[in-house]
Amino acid sequence: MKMKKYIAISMPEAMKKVKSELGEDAVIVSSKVIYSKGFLGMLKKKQFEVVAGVNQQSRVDTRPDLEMHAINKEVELQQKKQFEEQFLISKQNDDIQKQLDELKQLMRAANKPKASTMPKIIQPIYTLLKEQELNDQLITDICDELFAIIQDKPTVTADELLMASQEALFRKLSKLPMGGLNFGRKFVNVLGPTGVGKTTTIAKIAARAVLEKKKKVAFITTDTYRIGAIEQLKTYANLLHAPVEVVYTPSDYKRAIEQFAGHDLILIDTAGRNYKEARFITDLEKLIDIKSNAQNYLVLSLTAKENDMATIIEQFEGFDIDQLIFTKLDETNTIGSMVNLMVKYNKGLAYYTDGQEVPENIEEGSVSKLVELIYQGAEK
Ligand SMILES: Nc1nc2c(ncn2[C@@H]2O[C@H](COP(=O)(O)OP(=O)(O)O)[C@@H](O)[C@H]2O)c(=O)[nH]1
Ligand SMILES: [Mg+2]
Repeated sequence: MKMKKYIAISMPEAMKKVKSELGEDAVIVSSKVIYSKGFLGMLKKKQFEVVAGVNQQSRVDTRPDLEMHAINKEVELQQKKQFEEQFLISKQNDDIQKQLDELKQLMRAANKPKASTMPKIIQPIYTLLKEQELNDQLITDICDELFAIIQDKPTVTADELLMASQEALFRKLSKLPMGGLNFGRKFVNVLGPTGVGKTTTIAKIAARAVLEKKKKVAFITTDTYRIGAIEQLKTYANLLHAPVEVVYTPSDYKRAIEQFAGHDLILIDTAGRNYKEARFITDLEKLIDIKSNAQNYLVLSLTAKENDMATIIEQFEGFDIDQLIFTKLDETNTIGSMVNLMVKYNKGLAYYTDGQEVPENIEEGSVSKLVELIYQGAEK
């Protein structure tokens, strides 16, 4: 990684220097305020020192969190190796282990619903839900309802059962808060990991608020980590003739909010860092106001693994996440994970997005949409 130190009279000035020398993919390694020595220690001048770097080999590998990831992976591998070595020492335990494994498998099989043990009429519904990767708990609950219906009315048709299963899923989701902004709160914090589509989604939400609802919208970004991120938001903001404030410190944030006192809606774009490190979350909490008068959205990409998404939701537990936004629906065929996570964490869906076009590719969340998405293809 090529690294360089920059000193300037303001943070935006420093960022400008970084950008012009190192380009859009530069990352800020550290930043601090320094005071240059004046004559006889007087007239000290406040300056900003920024250390920035850029990876010369590849665009994607520039992020330190990726490097951290590689290091973590290496540590993980070593730990795994050690564990395996220890495990192999006790060879006499092999038999016991085998028996335990078999038992585990038997128990798993007993708990899981299975297509072959189901009445034929339910099997297509079961298969469809399974293909969408709905979790076993939800599938069991839905199929249990269908069993009960068959027992009550043996003449029930496949279509009636399909409808009953859609209703069962509908009921599972009906208590969760669905739908996008109602403009009840002025501040909207958009949180989430790197690259999920926060900035793009903010642009879509803003465009709708401006064009359809005639709202006066302003943007704040705390994503000062990647130089290109600020430009990206500014490009969208310019199209909407909306102002953007870049926030580096809590006092910047305060000032920005005062400046936007006359606006209806303030959309806050946040830095997408490696949220596995709790420090970034605490930093963010110090910088922006999460609790009062703010709507907090957590953005997740449907291209991620369900387990990883669950970890992220848990990391953000302290943030009072009001609703989730799922992106990149267009890049996947299975959306069960979205429903699984909403039910598990009791979070509603504000929006889902299904493409890169701004402002087109966004939909407000609703229970009937979700049911429709899960069951699409059922009539084929
Ligand atoms: N296919 C697809 N790409 C998306 C969607 N939303 C965002 N993206 C793309 O994902 C990439 C990262 O988006 P960005 O908004 O910069 O993510 P951020 O780092 O979370 O702010 C960009 O290339 C976007 O065009 C979506 O719904 N579908
Ligand atoms: Mg962004």
